[in-house]
Amino acid sequence: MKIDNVTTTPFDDQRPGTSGLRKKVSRFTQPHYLENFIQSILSVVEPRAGATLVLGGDGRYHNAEAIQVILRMAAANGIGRVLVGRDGILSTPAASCVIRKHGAAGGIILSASHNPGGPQGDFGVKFNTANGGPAPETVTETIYRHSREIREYRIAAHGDIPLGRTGRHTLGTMSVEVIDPVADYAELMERLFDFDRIHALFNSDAFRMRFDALHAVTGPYAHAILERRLGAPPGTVVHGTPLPDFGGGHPDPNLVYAHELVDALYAADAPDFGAASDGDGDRNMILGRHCFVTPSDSLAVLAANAHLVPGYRLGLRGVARSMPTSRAVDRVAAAQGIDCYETPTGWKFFGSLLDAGRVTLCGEESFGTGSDHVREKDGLWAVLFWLNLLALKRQPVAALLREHWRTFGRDYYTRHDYEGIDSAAAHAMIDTLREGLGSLPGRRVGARNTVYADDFAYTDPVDGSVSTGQGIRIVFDDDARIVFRLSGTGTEGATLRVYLERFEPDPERHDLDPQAALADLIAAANELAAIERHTGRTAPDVIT
Ligand code: G16
Repeated sequence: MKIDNVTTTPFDDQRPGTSGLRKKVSRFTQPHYLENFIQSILSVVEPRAGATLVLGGDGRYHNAEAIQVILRMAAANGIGRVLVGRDGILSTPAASCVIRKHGAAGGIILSASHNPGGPQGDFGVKFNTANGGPAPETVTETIYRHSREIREYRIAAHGDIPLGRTGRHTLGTMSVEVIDPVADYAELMERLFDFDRIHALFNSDAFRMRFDALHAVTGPYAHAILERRLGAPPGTVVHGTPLPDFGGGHPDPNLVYAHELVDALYAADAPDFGAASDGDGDRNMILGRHCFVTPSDSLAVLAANAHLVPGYRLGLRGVARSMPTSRAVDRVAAAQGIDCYETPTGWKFFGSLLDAGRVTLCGEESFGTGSDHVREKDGLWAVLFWLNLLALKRQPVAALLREHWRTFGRDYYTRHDYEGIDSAAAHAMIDTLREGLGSLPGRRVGARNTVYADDFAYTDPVDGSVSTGQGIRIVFDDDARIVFRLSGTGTEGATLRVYLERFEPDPERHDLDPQAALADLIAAANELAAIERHTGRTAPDVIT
């Protein structure tokens, strides 16, 4: 095998964000850009000679070409075997599952998650370590430092490997195994959930579901598991063929971007259960008939009922949520007498807690839920968990949710996103807030007094690593809370996220529209941060 050592110069923008390196396709397709970053990963991680690497992506534009480049670079860097999904497809949770099951040294996942695809859209590269989870910050920072100094990368001179059929190929001394992207994952799901009961639910006339794969990676998984294994009628899964541009849509399962599904679930003849997943299959949105379950509530409901599901029947060791996620799951943890951890935004922060056996379930307000079965959040897993509960309880989603609130109280919650705002203005706004933190306690805002304000910092209880500057928290005397943070996943300008929540214990007041229930807090957020003055925006772009 001929190996080329290609001379290159560093790019200055290869620092991974909340979840891998995400850039516009036009940036990623610049000569040497992808190669520099892949070489930085392989040089930093230095898998032992002959090690196994997992490779796949969400099928977005440039996926196929990038996979061939990475295969050639893996061969040139001494990787022994690559497990690659058929057609270059692997959802993020399936990649995590395959890494763990086959003892791989790690995996490279090509995805910009929920960001739009296509030639004008985004592309991304994530590196996961041997535990199946996103590389921790210590690793991503070293990769970034390497990318600033790179002078050369190694690539084998070789033609494309055919990826359309499962089977084995060789690329020099490296073996390339093209695997069924669904098989290992489906087998894991079957061990965790009561497939017989879910099958019976789908066979009863009383239950109809709609799963919207948004033309992204979960299509093949949902067709195989929901329709073929669990007997959901064909047509249950819509938009189930992954397309390079996601059909021109925005593969983000929220109330705005998955509006077709939302409209269907709020129609007069709505199905009983609706769900969607994102570009790479790790996010989920759960809907009932005329009802939306916030991701924070979803995590709390799963935690409260986990003992009913085969894979979790022994109960939970503990739970974790990202800081901006509502405190609904904290109430469940307190009732069960288990630990609840509050981590910064980013699934990578759950990894050490999961590896140490401190938590079983974790979740984020950003439509992410998961457990110790893999080391990524897992969209279809959450949908199957809900289906298992619905199959047992034979209750509408709205009734189940109402019962949960009656037991634990309701945490009214909303997130307001201001997208594509001027980066300097966004940072100036956050800096002003940060500088004013000391003067906030005791200040009256609307009808509330501020009791506590900080810039969230986290010390990992397992490895002691410290992460600072993770979001401005402001807590009021009735325990209502506002959090301000800048997104770490955008590729254009800055995205301001404002997270708002308040607790309502009274079941008589659990029926309000969240925007109305939180109206005074929304006004307080605008007053405290002067959002309009800093950003020029009078309203958020996305409300979830
Ligand atoms: C990623 C991370 C999540 C995070 C989300 C939003 O999700 O894996 O942990 O909550 O981004 O991050 P931000 O608020 O910084 O935009 P995904 O689905 O994009 O990989």
